[in-house]
Amino acid sequence: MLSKEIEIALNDQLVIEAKSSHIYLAWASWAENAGYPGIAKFMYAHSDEERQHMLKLLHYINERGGKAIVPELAKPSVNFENIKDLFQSLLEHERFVTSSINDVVGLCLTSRDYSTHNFMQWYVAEQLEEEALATDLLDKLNMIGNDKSGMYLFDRDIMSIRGE
Ligand code: OFO
Repeated sequence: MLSKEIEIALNDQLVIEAKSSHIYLAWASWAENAGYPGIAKFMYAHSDEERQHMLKLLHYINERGGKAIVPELAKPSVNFENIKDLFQSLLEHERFVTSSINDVVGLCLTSRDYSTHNFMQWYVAEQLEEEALATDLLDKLNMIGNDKSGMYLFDRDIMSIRGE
């Protein structure tokens, strides 16, 4: 049975995963309208993944005797100057998620909830991968600069990173 404190922390994390899915969906749509089908596909797939992360928490909370709460979501802000700006926002958002996951992990340890600590390790590993990928993509964009053919290739190559 989850303690009330852990149940609240997991529900808070559930909100963050749901928001992430919602944000990336808005960003995907932005990229689609801006004429970047590859980046749009990447973001749509990322949005789907975040929804899975949210569901994983939802099931865990309910299975451990807590009550998962499905949150209301605000309209995400979509205000990008360019593609680099979009990926900078992605990296910053993922860093924010990592720090929130680390807080949950820390709380699991102080509360001696080792099962939830174990469950959260999947998220720790996932964040490591996501931050590394966002950093890598941003490095590529820095290299490309304002080169239009470089951007064309970036959009083409990113198609194969996520999704089918
Ligand atoms: Fe939920 O994986 Fe990143 O944010």
